[in-house]
Amino acid sequence: MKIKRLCAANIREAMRKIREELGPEAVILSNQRTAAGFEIVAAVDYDENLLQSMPQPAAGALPRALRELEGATDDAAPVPPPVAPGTERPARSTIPTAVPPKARPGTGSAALPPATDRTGSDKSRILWSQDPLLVEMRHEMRIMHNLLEQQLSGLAWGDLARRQPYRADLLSQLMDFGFSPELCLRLADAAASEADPECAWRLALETLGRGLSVTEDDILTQGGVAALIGPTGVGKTTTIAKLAARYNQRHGPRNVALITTDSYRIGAFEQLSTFGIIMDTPVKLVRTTQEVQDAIVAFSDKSLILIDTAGMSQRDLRLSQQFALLSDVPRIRSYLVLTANAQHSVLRETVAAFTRASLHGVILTKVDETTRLGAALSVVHENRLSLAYISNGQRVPEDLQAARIDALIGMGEEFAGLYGYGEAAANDALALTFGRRLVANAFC
Ligand SMILES: Nc1nc2c(ncn2[C@@H]2O[C@H](COP(=O)(O)OP(=O)(O)OP(=O)(O)O)[C@@H](O)[C@H]2O)c(=O)[nH]1
Ligand SMILES: [Mg+2]
Repeated sequence: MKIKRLCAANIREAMRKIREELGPEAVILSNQRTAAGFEIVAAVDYDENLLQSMPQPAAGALPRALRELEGATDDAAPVPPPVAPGTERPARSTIPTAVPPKARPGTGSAALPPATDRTGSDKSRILWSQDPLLVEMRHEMRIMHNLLEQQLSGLAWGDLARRQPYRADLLSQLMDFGFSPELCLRLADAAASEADPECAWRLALETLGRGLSVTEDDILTQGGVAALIGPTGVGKTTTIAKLAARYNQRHGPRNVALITTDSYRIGAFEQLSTFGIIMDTPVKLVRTTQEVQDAIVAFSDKSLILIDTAGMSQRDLRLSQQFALLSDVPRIRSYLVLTANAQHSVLRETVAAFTRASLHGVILTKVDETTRLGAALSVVHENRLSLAYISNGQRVPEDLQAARIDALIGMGEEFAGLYGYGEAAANDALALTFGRRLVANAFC
Protein backbone atom coordinates (compact mmCIF):
# COMPACT_ATOMS: atom_id res chain seq x y z
CA MET A 1 0.00 0.00 0.00
CA LYS A 2 1.18 3.49 -0.76
CA ILE A 3 -0.30 6.50 0.92
CA LYS A 4 0.39 10.02 -0.17
CA ARG A 5 -0.49 13.39 1.29
CA LEU A 6 -0.72 16.29 -1.13
CA CYS A 7 -1.36 19.94 -0.69
CA ALA A 8 -2.80 22.12 -3.41
CA ALA A 9 -4.43 25.48 -3.81
CA ASN A 10 -7.71 23.95 -4.94
CA ILE A 11 -9.39 20.60 -5.37
CA ARG A 12 -8.88 20.50 -9.13
CA GLU A 13 -5.13 20.94 -8.78
CA ALA A 14 -5.03 18.36 -5.97
CA MET A 15 -6.84 15.81 -8.14
CA ARG A 16 -4.43 16.45 -11.02
CA LYS A 17 -1.43 15.95 -8.73
CA ILE A 18 -2.87 12.73 -7.34
CA ARG A 19 -3.47 11.35 -10.79
CA GLU A 20 0.07 12.26 -11.84
CA GLU A 21 1.75 10.83 -8.76
CA LEU A 22 -0.40 7.82 -7.90
CA GLY A 23 -2.18 7.12 -11.15
CA PRO A 24 -5.87 6.73 -11.96
CA GLU A 25 -6.36 3.88 -9.42
CA ALA A 26 -5.76 6.21 -6.48
CA VAL A 27 -8.44 6.32 -3.81
CA ILE A 28 -9.08 9.50 -1.84
CA LEU A 29 -8.94 8.74 1.86
CA SER A 30 -9.55 12.17 3.29
CA ASN A 31 -9.57 15.82 2.41
CA GLN A 32 -9.61 18.95 4.43
CA ARG A 33 -9.30 22.65 3.96
CA THR A 34 -6.06 24.21 5.11
CA ALA A 35 -4.88 27.82 5.21
CA ALA A 36 -3.06 27.25 1.91
CA GLY A 37 -5.94 25.48 0.14
CA PHE A 38 -6.62 21.74 0.43
CA GLU A 39 -4.84 18.78 1.88
CA ILE A 40 -5.70 15.44 0.31
CA VAL A 41 -4.65 12.01 1.50
CA ALA A 42 -4.84 9.36 -1.22
CA ALA A 43 -3.70 5.78 -1.55
CA VAL A 44 -3.02 3.15 -4.17
CA ASP A 45 -2.99 -0.55 -3.60
CA TYR A 46 -4.53 0.14 -0.21
CA ASP A 47 -5.32 -2.49 2.33
CA GLU A 48 -9.05 -2.52 3.03
CA ASN A 49 -8.61 -4.42 6.29
CA LEU A 50 -6.28 -1.72 7.53
CA LEU A 51 -8.77 0.99 6.66
CA GLN A 52 -11.57 -0.80 8.48
CA SER A 53 -9.46 -1.44 11.55
CA MET A 54 -8.41 2.20 11.78
CA PRO A 55 -10.35 4.56 14.01
CA GLN A 56 -12.75 6.18 11.58
CA PRO A 57 -12.50 9.77 10.72
CA ALA A 58 -12.25 11.43 14.09
CA ALA A 59 -11.50 15.03 13.21
CA GLY A 60 -7.78 15.54 12.93
CA ALA A 61 -6.87 12.07 14.15
CA LEU A 62 -7.03 10.34 10.83
CA PRO A 63 -4.83 12.67 8.81
CA ARG A 64 -2.26 12.50 11.63
CA ALA A 65 -2.36 8.72 11.67
CA LEU A 66 -2.06 8.62 7.95
CA ARG A 67 0.88 11.01 8.01
CA GLU A 68 2.65 8.45 10.14
CA LEU A 69 2.03 5.87 7.47
CA GLU A 70 2.90 8.07 4.53
CA GLY A 71 5.27 6.30 2.25
CA ALA A 72 4.94 3.04 4.22
CA THR A 73 4.49 -0.11 2.20
CA ASP A 74 3.41 -3.59 3.18
CA ASP A 75 6.94 -4.51 3.98
CA ALA A 76 8.18 -1.37 5.66
CA ALA A 77 6.80 -0.40 9.05
CA PRO A 78 7.22 3.28 9.94
CA VAL A 79 10.17 4.21 12.12
CA PRO A 80 9.08 5.02 15.67
CA PRO A 81 9.88 8.50 16.92
CA PRO A 82 13.11 8.89 18.92
CA VAL A 83 12.83 8.53 22.68
CA ALA A 84 14.87 10.41 25.25
CA PRO A 85 17.47 8.22 26.97
CA GLY A 86 16.23 6.73 30.26
CA THR A 87 12.60 7.17 29.43
CA GLU A 88 10.32 4.30 28.58
CA ARG A 89 9.37 4.07 24.96
CA PRO A 90 5.71 5.02 24.63
CA ALA A 91 3.31 2.42 23.30
CA ARG A 92 3.38 2.51 19.53
CA SER A 93 0.43 3.84 17.62
CA THR A 94 -1.98 0.99 17.14
CA ILE A 95 -2.44 1.88 13.52
CA PRO A 96 0.83 0.60 12.09
CA THR A 97 0.79 -2.51 14.30
CA ALA A 98 -2.79 -3.21 13.33
CA VAL A 99 -1.76 -3.49 9.68
CA PRO A 100 -2.34 -7.07 8.74
CA PRO A 101 0.12 -7.88 5.95
CA LYS A 102 -2.25 -7.89 3.07
CA ALA A 103 -1.21 -11.00 1.23
CA ARG A 104 0.50 -12.85 4.02
CA PRO A 105 -1.32 -16.16 4.44
CA GLY A 106 -2.66 -17.19 7.81
CA THR A 107 -2.43 -13.77 9.44
CA GLY A 108 -4.36 -10.57 9.53
CA SER A 109 -8.01 -11.47 9.71
CA ALA A 110 -7.73 -13.08 13.15
CA ALA A 111 -6.52 -9.79 14.61
CA LEU A 112 -9.41 -7.87 13.13
CA PRO A 113 -12.88 -7.65 14.58
CA PRO A 114 -15.41 -9.81 12.75
CA ALA A 115 -17.02 -8.20 9.72
CA THR A 116 -20.35 -7.80 11.50
CA ASP A 117 -18.65 -5.69 14.17
CA ARG A 118 -17.40 -3.34 11.54
CA THR A 119 -20.64 -2.67 9.71
CA GLY A 120 -21.32 0.39 11.85
CA SER A 121 -18.27 2.09 10.43
CA ASP A 122 -18.97 1.20 6.81
CA LYS A 123 -21.16 4.23 6.26
CA SER A 124 -18.57 6.68 7.48
CA ARG A 125 -15.88 4.83 5.52
CA ILE A 126 -17.87 5.25 2.33
CA LEU A 127 -18.40 8.95 2.95
CA TRP A 128 -14.82 9.30 3.89
CA SER A 129 -13.51 7.90 0.64
CA GLN A 130 -15.87 9.90 -1.55
CA ASP A 131 -14.42 12.08 -4.22
CA PRO A 132 -13.75 15.39 -2.46
CA LEU A 133 -14.77 17.31 -5.50
CA LEU A 134 -18.22 15.78 -5.28
CA VAL A 135 -18.40 16.29 -1.53
CA GLU A 136 -17.43 19.93 -1.95
CA MET A 137 -19.91 20.46 -4.78
CA ARG A 138 -22.71 18.81 -2.85
CA HIS A 139 -21.97 20.96 0.16
CA GLU A 140 -21.97 24.14 -1.90
CA MET A 141 -25.15 23.15 -3.72
CA ARG A 142 -26.85 22.57 -0.39
CA ILE A 143 -25.81 26.04 0.78
CA MET A 144 -27.03 27.57 -2.48
CA HIS A 145 -30.30 25.64 -2.27
CA ASN A 146 -30.91 26.85 1.28
CA LEU A 147 -30.07 30.42 0.37
CA LEU A 148 -32.30 30.35 -2.66
CA GLU A 149 -35.13 28.77 -0.71
CA GLN A 150 -34.79 31.39 2.01
CA GLN A 151 -34.78 34.22 -0.51
CA LEU A 152 -37.72 32.87 -2.48
CA SER A 153 -39.69 32.11 0.66
CA GLY A 154 -39.10 35.64 1.90
CA LEU A 155 -40.19 37.06 -1.45
CA ALA A 156 -43.25 34.83 -1.63
CA TRP A 157 -44.30 35.79 1.89
CA GLY A 158 -43.65 39.49 1.16
CA ASP A 159 -45.74 39.17 -1.99
CA LEU A 160 -48.62 37.57 -0.09
CA ALA A 161 -48.41 40.23 2.61
CA ARG A 162 -48.68 42.92 -0.12
CA ARG A 163 -51.48 41.28 -2.08
CA GLN A 164 -53.52 39.87 0.83
CA PRO A 165 -52.55 41.81 3.95
CA TYR A 166 -55.52 40.53 5.99
CA ARG A 167 -54.69 36.91 5.27
CA ALA A 168 -51.03 37.53 6.12
CA ASP A 169 -52.03 39.19 9.41
CA LEU A 170 -54.37 36.34 10.25
CA LEU A 171 -51.68 33.73 9.56
CA SER A 172 -49.31 35.71 11.74
CA GLN A 173 -51.83 35.75 14.63
CA LEU A 174 -52.50 32.02 14.23
CA MET A 175 -48.76 31.34 14.36
CA ASP A 176 -48.60 33.29 17.62
CA PHE A 177 -51.20 30.90 18.98
CA GLY A 178 -48.78 28.06 18.14
CA PHE A 179 -50.98 26.11 15.71
CA SER A 180 -49.36 23.77 13.23
CA PRO A 181 -48.84 25.35 9.78
CA GLU A 182 -51.51 23.04 8.34
CA LEU A 183 -54.08 24.15 10.89
CA CYS A 184 -53.12 27.83 10.44
CA LEU A 185 -53.77 27.53 6.72
CA ARG A 186 -57.04 25.66 7.22
CA LEU A 187 -58.32 28.24 9.72
CA ALA A 188 -57.21 31.14 7.52
CA ASP A 189 -59.01 29.58 4.56
CA ALA A 190 -62.14 29.20 6.66
CA ALA A 191 -62.03 32.90 7.52
CA ALA A 192 -61.11 34.08 4.01
CA SER A 193 -64.61 35.46 3.36
CA GLU A 194 -64.30 38.01 6.20
CA ALA A 195 -62.80 41.35 5.18
CA ASP A 196 -62.68 42.77 8.71
CA PRO A 197 -59.55 41.51 10.55
CA GLU A 198 -61.27 41.20 13.93
CA CYS A 199 -64.20 39.29 12.43
CA ALA A 200 -61.79 37.06 10.48
CA TRP A 201 -59.93 36.24 13.69
CA ARG A 202 -63.16 35.40 15.50
CA LEU A 203 -64.33 33.26 12.58
CA ALA A 204 -61.02 31.37 12.55
CA LEU A 205 -61.32 30.63 16.28
CA GLU A 206 -64.95 29.61 15.90
CA THR A 207 -63.90 27.18 13.19
CA LEU A 208 -61.27 25.81 15.55
CA GLY A 209 -63.84 25.44 18.32
CA ARG A 210 -66.18 23.51 16.03
CA GLY A 211 -63.36 21.07 15.30
CA LEU A 212 -62.74 20.36 18.99
CA SER A 213 -64.80 18.25 21.35
CA VAL A 214 -64.82 17.53 25.09
CA THR A 215 -65.82 14.53 27.19
CA GLU A 216 -67.97 16.67 29.51
CA ASP A 217 -66.22 15.88 32.80
CA ASP A 218 -67.16 12.22 32.30
CA ILE A 219 -64.75 10.66 34.81
CA LEU A 220 -66.03 12.73 37.71
CA THR A 221 -69.69 12.61 36.69
CA GLN A 222 -70.04 9.03 35.41
CA GLY A 223 -67.31 7.16 37.30
CA GLY A 224 -66.51 3.75 35.82
CA VAL A 225 -63.03 2.43 35.07
CA ALA A 226 -60.56 4.92 33.60
CA ALA A 227 -56.91 4.28 32.72
CA LEU A 228 -54.42 7.08 32.21
CA ILE A 229 -51.72 6.29 29.67
CA GLY A 230 -48.94 8.36 28.16
CA PRO A 231 -45.23 9.10 27.99
CA THR A 232 -42.99 9.37 31.04
CA GLY A 233 -43.37 12.20 33.49
CA VAL A 234 -46.40 13.83 31.88
CA GLY A 235 -48.37 13.84 35.13
CA LYS A 236 -50.43 10.63 35.00
CA THR A 237 -50.05 9.72 38.68
CA THR A 238 -50.58 13.31 39.86
CA THR A 239 -53.70 13.62 37.70
CA ILE A 240 -55.03 10.32 39.10
CA ALA A 241 -54.57 11.69 42.61
CA LYS A 242 -56.39 14.88 41.62
CA LEU A 243 -59.27 12.96 40.05
CA ALA A 244 -59.58 10.64 43.05
CA ALA A 245 -59.58 13.53 45.51
CA ARG A 246 -62.13 15.47 43.45
CA TYR A 247 -64.36 12.41 43.15
CA ASN A 248 -64.26 11.89 46.92
CA GLN A 249 -65.12 15.56 47.44
CA ARG A 250 -68.08 15.31 45.07
CA HIS A 251 -69.46 11.85 45.87
CA GLY A 252 -68.31 11.23 49.44
CA PRO A 253 -65.35 9.25 50.77
CA ARG A 254 -64.37 5.66 49.93
CA ASN A 255 -65.95 5.62 46.49
CA VAL A 256 -62.67 5.37 44.61
CA ALA A 257 -60.08 2.62 44.17
CA LEU A 258 -56.69 2.90 42.51
CA ILE A 259 -54.86 0.30 40.45
CA THR A 260 -51.38 0.65 39.04
CA THR A 261 -49.72 -1.42 36.32
CA ASP A 262 -46.41 0.39 36.87
CA SER A 263 -44.05 -2.30 38.08
CA TYR A 264 -41.23 -0.82 35.96
CA ARG A 265 -40.27 2.39 37.73
CA ILE A 266 -38.74 2.21 41.20
CA GLY A 267 -41.00 3.98 43.65
CA ALA A 268 -43.99 4.14 41.29
CA PHE A 269 -46.19 2.01 43.55
CA GLU A 270 -45.06 3.91 46.65
CA GLN A 271 -45.93 7.24 44.96
CA LEU A 272 -49.51 6.12 44.28
CA SER A 273 -49.76 4.41 47.68
CA THR A 274 -48.87 7.68 49.40
CA PHE A 275 -51.77 9.39 47.65
CA GLY A 276 -53.95 6.38 48.56
CA ILE A 277 -53.06 6.67 52.26
CA ILE A 278 -53.72 10.44 52.29
CA MET A 279 -57.12 9.95 50.63
CA ASP A 280 -58.00 6.73 52.47
CA THR A 281 -58.26 4.95 49.12
CA PRO A 282 -57.15 1.35 48.41
CA VAL A 283 -54.33 0.81 45.91
CA LYS A 284 -53.42 -2.41 44.09
CA LEU A 285 -50.43 -3.29 41.92
CA VAL A 286 -51.21 -5.58 38.97
CA ARG A 287 -48.96 -7.20 36.39
CA THR A 288 -51.21 -9.26 34.09
CA THR A 289 -54.53 -8.84 32.33
CA GLN A 290 -56.03 -11.43 34.66
CA GLU A 291 -54.83 -9.43 37.69
CA VAL A 292 -56.38 -6.27 36.19
CA GLN A 293 -59.70 -8.08 35.80
CA ASP A 294 -59.47 -9.56 39.30
CA ALA A 295 -58.71 -6.15 40.80
CA ILE A 296 -61.68 -4.57 39.03
CA VAL A 297 -63.92 -7.33 40.39
CA ALA A 298 -62.42 -6.90 43.87
CA PHE A 299 -63.21 -3.17 43.72
CA SER A 300 -66.73 -3.63 42.36
CA ASP A 301 -68.16 -1.77 45.36
CA LYS A 302 -66.38 1.40 44.17
CA SER A 303 -68.04 3.68 41.63
CA LEU A 304 -64.74 4.95 40.23
CA ILE A 305 -61.64 2.85 39.56
CA LEU A 306 -58.63 4.75 38.28
CA ILE A 307 -55.77 2.83 36.65
CA ASP A 308 -52.31 4.36 36.63
CA THR A 309 -49.87 3.00 34.03
CA ALA A 310 -46.12 3.04 33.50
CA GLY A 311 -44.91 6.05 31.57
CA MET A 312 -43.43 4.90 28.29
CA SER A 313 -41.85 6.71 25.43
CA GLN A 314 -43.83 6.56 22.21
CA ARG A 315 -40.85 4.68 20.76
CA ASP A 316 -40.65 2.10 23.53
CA LEU A 317 -41.15 -1.41 22.20
CA ARG A 318 -42.83 -2.46 25.46
CA LEU A 319 -45.73 -0.16 24.64
CA SER A 320 -47.62 -3.00 22.95
CA GLN A 321 -47.43 -5.11 26.14
CA GLN A 322 -48.87 -2.19 28.05
CA PHE A 323 -51.74 -1.86 25.56
CA ALA A 324 -52.35 -5.62 25.62
CA LEU A 325 -52.60 -5.54 29.41
CA LEU A 326 -55.59 -3.18 29.28
CA SER A 327 -57.15 -3.75 25.87
CA ASP A 328 -58.55 -7.17 26.79
CA VAL A 329 -60.58 -5.69 29.64
CA PRO A 330 -63.71 -4.26 28.01
CA ARG A 331 -64.89 -1.77 30.64
CA ILE A 332 -61.73 0.33 30.69
CA ARG A 333 -61.78 3.78 29.08
CA SER A 334 -58.27 4.99 28.18
CA TYR A 335 -57.24 8.63 28.43
CA LEU A 336 -54.00 9.84 26.88
CA VAL A 337 -52.10 12.31 29.03
CA LEU A 338 -50.17 14.91 27.01
CA THR A 339 -48.12 17.85 28.22
CA ALA A 340 -49.20 21.14 26.70
CA ASN A 341 -45.61 22.37 26.61
CA ALA A 342 -44.33 19.74 24.14
CA GLN A 343 -43.54 20.51 20.50
CA HIS A 344 -46.18 19.73 17.90
CA SER A 345 -43.99 17.09 16.21
CA VAL A 346 -43.46 15.28 19.53
CA LEU A 347 -47.17 15.40 20.36
CA ARG A 348 -48.04 14.13 16.90
CA GLU A 349 -45.67 11.19 17.25
CA THR A 350 -47.00 10.43 20.73
CA VAL A 351 -50.61 10.45 19.58
CA ALA A 352 -49.73 8.23 16.61
CA ALA A 353 -48.20 5.66 18.97
CA PHE A 354 -50.92 5.79 21.64
CA THR A 355 -53.99 5.86 19.40
CA ARG A 356 -53.41 2.11 19.05
CA ALA A 357 -55.05 1.95 22.48
CA SER A 358 -58.40 3.33 21.27
CA LEU A 359 -58.52 6.60 23.17
CA HIS A 360 -61.58 7.88 24.93
CA GLY A 361 -60.09 11.28 25.63
CA VAL A 362 -57.03 13.44 26.19
CA ILE A 363 -55.89 15.04 29.42
CA LEU A 364 -53.72 18.08 28.84
CA THR A 365 -51.22 18.72 31.64
CA LYS A 366 -48.64 21.39 32.47
CA VAL A 367 -50.73 24.08 30.85
CA ASP A 368 -49.23 26.39 33.46
CA GLU A 369 -45.76 25.76 31.98
CA THR A 370 -46.53 26.43 28.34
CA THR A 371 -46.32 29.63 26.34
CA ARG A 372 -48.53 28.43 23.49
CA LEU A 373 -51.51 26.12 23.44
CA GLY A 374 -51.68 25.82 19.67
CA ALA A 375 -49.44 22.76 19.32
CA ALA A 376 -51.53 20.65 21.69
CA LEU A 377 -54.82 21.91 20.25
CA SER A 378 -53.57 21.21 16.73
CA VAL A 379 -52.79 17.62 17.51
CA VAL A 380 -56.13 17.11 19.25
CA HIS A 381 -57.93 18.76 16.31
CA GLU A 382 -56.00 16.84 13.64
CA ASN A 383 -56.69 13.49 15.30
CA ARG A 384 -60.33 14.27 16.19
CA LEU A 385 -59.69 13.49 19.85
CA SER A 386 -61.86 14.64 22.72
CA LEU A 387 -60.42 16.79 25.48
CA ALA A 388 -61.23 15.51 28.96
CA TYR A 389 -59.33 17.53 31.59
CA ILE A 390 -56.82 20.35 31.83
CA SER A 391 -54.15 20.27 34.51
CA ASN A 392 -52.50 23.60 35.23
CA GLY A 393 -50.26 23.04 38.23
CA GLN A 394 -48.95 20.54 40.75
CA ARG A 395 -51.45 21.10 43.55
CA VAL A 396 -53.69 18.14 44.38
CA PRO A 397 -56.62 18.47 43.82
CA GLU A 398 -56.91 22.18 43.02
CA ASP A 399 -55.07 22.32 39.69
CA LEU A 400 -57.48 20.33 37.57
CA GLN A 401 -60.43 21.43 35.45
CA ALA A 402 -62.83 19.69 33.13
CA ALA A 403 -61.90 20.77 29.59
CA ARG A 404 -64.04 23.56 28.16
CA ILE A 405 -63.44 24.71 24.62
CA ASP A 406 -64.18 28.41 25.15
CA ALA A 407 -61.92 28.50 28.22
CA LEU A 408 -59.11 26.79 26.35
CA ILE A 409 -59.34 29.11 23.36
CA GLY A 410 -59.45 32.10 25.70
CA MET A 411 -56.35 30.85 27.51
CA GLY A 412 -54.59 30.25 24.19
CA GLU A 413 -55.38 33.80 23.08
CA GLU A 414 -54.02 35.17 26.32
CA PHE A 415 -50.75 33.23 25.88
CA ALA A 416 -50.51 34.39 22.26
CA GLY A 417 -50.78 37.99 23.44
CA LEU A 418 -48.20 37.48 26.17
CA TYR A 419 -45.70 35.28 24.36
CA GLY A 420 -46.22 36.02 20.65
CA TYR A 421 -43.22 36.18 18.34
CA GLY A 422 -41.49 39.54 18.01
CA GLU A 423 -42.16 41.20 14.65
CA ALA A 424 -38.84 40.31 13.02
CA ALA A 425 -38.88 36.75 14.26
CA ALA A 426 -42.48 36.45 13.16
CA ASN A 427 -41.63 37.54 9.63
CA ASP A 428 -38.79 35.04 9.37
CA ALA A 429 -40.89 32.25 10.81
CA LEU A 430 -43.84 33.11 8.57
CA ALA A 431 -41.65 33.33 5.49
CA LEU A 432 -40.11 29.99 6.27
CA THR A 433 -43.40 28.32 7.09
CA PHE A 434 -45.78 29.76 4.54
CA GLY A 435 -43.45 31.35 1.96
CA ARG A 436 -41.74 28.01 1.49
CA ARG A 437 -45.09 26.33 0.88
CA LEU A 438 -46.05 28.98 -1.67
CA VAL A 439 -42.75 28.41 -3.47
CA ALA A 440 -43.16 24.62 -3.35
CA ASN A 441 -46.72 24.92 -4.72
CA ALA A 442 -45.54 27.22 -7.50
CA PHE A 443 -43.00 24.63 -8.65
CA CYS A 444 -45.27 21.59 -8.34
N1 LIG B 1 -46.30 22.39 36.48
C1 LIG B 1 -46.99 21.28 36.47
N2 LIG B 1 -46.43 20.15 36.93
C2 LIG B 1 -47.17 19.03 36.91
C3 LIG B 1 -48.48 18.98 36.42
N3 LIG B 1 -48.92 17.72 36.51
C4 LIG B 1 -47.93 17.00 37.06
N4 LIG B 1 -46.87 17.78 37.31
C5 LIG B 1 -45.58 17.40 37.87
O1 LIG B 1 -44.89 16.59 36.93
C6 LIG B 1 -44.06 15.69 37.62
C7 LIG B 1 -44.33 14.28 37.12
O2 LIG B 1 -45.63 13.91 37.52
P1 LIG B 1 -46.10 12.40 37.66
O3 LIG B 1 -47.53 12.45 38.04
O4 LIG B 1 -45.19 11.62 38.51
O5 LIG B 1 -45.92 11.96 36.16
P2 LIG B 1 -46.16 10.48 35.55
O6 LIG B 1 -46.70 10.67 34.19
O7 LIG B 1 -46.95 9.65 36.50
O8 LIG B 1 -44.66 9.97 35.52
P3 LIG B 1 -44.18 8.46 35.24
O9 LIG B 1 -45.05 7.57 36.05
O10 LIG B 1 -42.76 8.46 35.69
O11 LIG B 1 -44.31 8.23 33.79
C8 LIG B 1 -44.33 15.87 39.09
O12 LIG B 1 -43.35 16.72 39.61
C9 LIG B 1 -45.69 16.56 39.12
O13 LIG B 1 -45.87 17.36 40.26
C10 LIG B 1 -49.05 20.21 35.92
O14 LIG B 1 -50.17 20.29 35.44
N5 LIG B 1 -48.25 21.31 35.98
MG1 LIG C 1 -46.54 7.79 37.37
